[in-house]
Amino acid sequence: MASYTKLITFLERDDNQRFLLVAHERPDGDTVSATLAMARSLKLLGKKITVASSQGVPEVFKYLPDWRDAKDDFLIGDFDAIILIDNGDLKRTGYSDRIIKARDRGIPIINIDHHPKNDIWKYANINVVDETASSTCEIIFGLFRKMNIDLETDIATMLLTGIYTDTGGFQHANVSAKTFSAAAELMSHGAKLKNISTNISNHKSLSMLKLWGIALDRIVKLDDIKLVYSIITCADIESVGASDQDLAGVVNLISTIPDDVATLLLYETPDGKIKGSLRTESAKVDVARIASLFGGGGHKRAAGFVIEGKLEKTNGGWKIV
Ligand SMILES: [Mn+2]
Repeated sequence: MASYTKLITFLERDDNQRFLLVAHERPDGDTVSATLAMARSLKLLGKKITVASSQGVPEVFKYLPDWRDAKDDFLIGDFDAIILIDNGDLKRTGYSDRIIKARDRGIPIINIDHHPKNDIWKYANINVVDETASSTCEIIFGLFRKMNIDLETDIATMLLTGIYTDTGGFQHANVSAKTFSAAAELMSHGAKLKNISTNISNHKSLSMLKLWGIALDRIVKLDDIKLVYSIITCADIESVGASDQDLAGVVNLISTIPDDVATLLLYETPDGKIKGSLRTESAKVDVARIASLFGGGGHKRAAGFVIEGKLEKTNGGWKIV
């Protein structure tokens, strides 16, 4: 149960002034936008805000107002609370140790999220979690309505960005009537949908498209286990002058193959790991369960994991070494 009242009382208390807001690793549009929107609105209430994103802000989101406020480091100082936004699990904050330390020192932890119940619940004093929400931005929209926060144009654009990205432009099964009424209200407050869709959906660099070309060319369909997969190595990314951030979206494109299947994109990261990104369009498949077999997690239709290793080409396919 989401404890909105508890959160609102906590945020509005005069003796709670300094907040650290934390976005998750491999930041997506939802975590970045929700965090920046929360920062902007808490500042309107006169609070002192620090925004942390362990891996910065991806290029594609640099049209968002205030993105420069997100820093990739912070001093664990005198915060009155730490707010984890859209994090999914503690490891994904990128700052697990520091957050546990802060918790041990008695700094309250607040969890605002739409991911299924996870280890953050153990540490958090207040959980505002709604798994039925399309995005954390949709939850924060509801929170701002309850707090009567002025939805200025920038805040509206931020929140609509998170809704847009987490729903794949209003296409995924997580879109509800509530999602559309939130979006409609955000539009009426001046949210710049055209700007969002241009930046998110229609800005693909040459190197990005070449990288997608490699991934598409390598698609393999395993009929017996109903899995479609593809592979990208660090060498591939280098060969076209791209970065692993350019892979965002390719797994969604691959999962447009119509069938009751799961889609997996395996790709190497520069720090010697392999990331797996899973999608399905099928209601019968739960990719979060597949991801959990490899120590990962996520949602029923979109999930991921990280394992140690490298990808090596063999005669007939690929192996993990
Ligand atoms: Mn999200």
